[in-house]
Amino acid sequence: MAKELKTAALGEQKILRGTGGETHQVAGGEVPTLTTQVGMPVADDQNSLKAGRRGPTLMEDQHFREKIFHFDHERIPERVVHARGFGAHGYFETYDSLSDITAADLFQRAGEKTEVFVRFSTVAGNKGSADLARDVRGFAVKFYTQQGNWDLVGNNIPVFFIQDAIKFPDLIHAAKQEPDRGFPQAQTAHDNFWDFISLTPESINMALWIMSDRTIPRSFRFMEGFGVHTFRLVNAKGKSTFVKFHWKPKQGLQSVAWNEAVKLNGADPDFHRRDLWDAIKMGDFPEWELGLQLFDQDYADQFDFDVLDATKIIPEEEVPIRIVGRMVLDRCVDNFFAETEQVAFQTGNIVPGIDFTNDPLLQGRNFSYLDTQLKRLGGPNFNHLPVNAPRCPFHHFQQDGHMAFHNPKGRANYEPNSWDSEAGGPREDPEAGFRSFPEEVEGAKGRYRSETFADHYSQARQFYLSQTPVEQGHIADAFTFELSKVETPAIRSRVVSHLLNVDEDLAQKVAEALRLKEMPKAAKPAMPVKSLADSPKLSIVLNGPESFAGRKVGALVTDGCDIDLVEALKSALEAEGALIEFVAPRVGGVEASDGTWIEAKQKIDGGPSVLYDAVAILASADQVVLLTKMPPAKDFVSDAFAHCKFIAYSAEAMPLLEKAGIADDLDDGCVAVGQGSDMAAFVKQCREVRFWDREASLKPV
Ligand code: HDE
Repeated sequence: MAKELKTAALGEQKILRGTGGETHQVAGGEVPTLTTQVGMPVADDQNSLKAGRRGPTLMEDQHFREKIFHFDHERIPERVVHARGFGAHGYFETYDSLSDITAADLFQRAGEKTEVFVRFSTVAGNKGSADLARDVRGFAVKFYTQQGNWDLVGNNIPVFFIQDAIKFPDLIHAAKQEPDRGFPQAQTAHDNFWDFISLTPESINMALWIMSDRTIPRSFRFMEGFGVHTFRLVNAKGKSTFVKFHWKPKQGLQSVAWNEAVKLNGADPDFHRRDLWDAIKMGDFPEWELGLQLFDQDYADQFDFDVLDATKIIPEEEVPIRIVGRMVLDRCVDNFFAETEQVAFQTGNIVPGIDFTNDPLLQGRNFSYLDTQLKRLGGPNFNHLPVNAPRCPFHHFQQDGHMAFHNPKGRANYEPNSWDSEAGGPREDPEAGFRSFPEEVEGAKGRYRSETFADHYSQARQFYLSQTPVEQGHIADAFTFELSKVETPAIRSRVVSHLLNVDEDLAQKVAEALRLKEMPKAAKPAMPVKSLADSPKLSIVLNGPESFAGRKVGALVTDGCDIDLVEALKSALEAEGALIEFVAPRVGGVEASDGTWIEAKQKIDGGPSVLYDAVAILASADQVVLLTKMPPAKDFVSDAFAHCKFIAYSAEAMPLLEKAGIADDLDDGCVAVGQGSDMAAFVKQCREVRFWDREASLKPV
């Protein structure tokens, strides 16, 4: 006979107040009584209602049916792009009044704070994909202003693949899993993607950007954001100024190495979301400054490219960025689904003082975002959800529909009406209400692509030539890697045929690394490629952090490790605002030389060095032999070296460095630490983030 199952949980609870059941006493204190959705107190949440002890479950078990029914419907469609994302709350603070250039309420008063919600994302991967995919990152900000929500739905790259929204479904189909096989996941390293890119020359500038380290950021905290399109700011007198929006991370720019990204995806697929969550939870609030590139019609007319073409930037060196405020993220979500998943961004959400331009990509987006929310959130009332609802008063006659939280009050649900002010509802305001900038528009209907959009290579070349040699090497490696996953040789060659128009040296490097049998002819450009001035602002390495704050050192420790070194490292990092995490053979921790117990955060195979910005190897003489026998300990050291990280090591740790094969190659990025050595100097060196000089000696695969 089957054993009867006991329900321990129920037995231990003591009901405090009545069956209407407000609270229960459990081990951790008082908790509310469990109820159904409609508030009926539940007596037994462990067993379904049965006819007889071993009999069938009864249909009348309303609690069971409601629970399973709701569970069955927990998922909503994931976003067709940007499915994997992570959100946080914060505020935007205006530095100075911008009333001379925009009537937008949030920019009127210096020091004013506006609530924001931000969602960072990858583009191509599904909701469960890994964080370190080589991919563009979404950078979407919802400002809850006093005159309505303004959504600045940007990316961490200032240009885009295509010029006209009509090509977006093709681009995304080509980038995502191939439709017959359903893979690869969250990767552009496959035939369809590069087939599309190589047949779409307008995408070449973006191709250079995505093959740079911008697509493998160290975390969301260390990347820039861009509104991409040219928008308009309009002041109270109706004067319009063009604007491009930029977010500059106060933390500085930082990316990881590709080999590191590959390993991070295994070691911690949530690396980016965990980083943001941890930083905010510990009070190290990330900040970005909002910058504006402002220009007028005359500048737009004389600019080398069309400001309506989203595949082009305006270099910062040409139109400087005016910093106008800062955004601070200081609160994690309470519920991932309610906030991060249900937030609905729309490029169409603008406020008086901000307006669109005729960028054909932006115009298309204005349809797509509204449309997609209907599908994803299941009805037209998604703006009633708390994360989407405006924080300012709102009044309109829209009513009913699925899940309407609030409907208009009063007798009138139409306008015009002749009811008095209370029953008659809201009225339009010709003064304060939104008015489109009265741009003159005329022309014959047609499916056009303006000839001012035709230069596809000059800025790609400028981007490449503005990188440091290290970054140029990474771009060549990235093209080589991605194209090595492309199975069709003709597609590989076609990509190289475009690179020849960008930079011959780059094309040569990639062709050789792919071992192309012959160099293809350069693709025929629609117009001659221009030589543009370098723009150092396009480099990550040249715009790195000024301090090591917010970064993390992984210290590999064993029993008997030198407590003085541990303490010195800890305090040097603390003084810098950086963190230390201990990695040990067992997660319980280690006993240092003086008997102090050091709690470990990671067991050695759970804490590979890819999780850290720099490492310290502080094993004791007794225990280091043990480490030399552990492959993950060896990898900890050799990976840190291969990823050009700064390495501090004690003399006792040398056998592990030998085992890792780096003892004969120690360079200035490897710092011997011992009695009297200056840990602050090591931490200062870490501000460089990587010891790039080492890379030249590491042969790329
Ligand atoms: Fe998007 N994009 N996009 N996009 N996009 C979406 O809207 C679309 C483009 C961006 O965290 C979708 O709510 C079209 C550029 C971000 O919730 C969808 C075109 C830029 C997010 C959509 C573009 C972006 C999205 C899918 C070409 C940078 C995530 C789910 C005309 C400036 C927002 C959703 C979030 C999301 C359409 C191009 C940024 C389908 C048609 C350019 C950050 O509406």
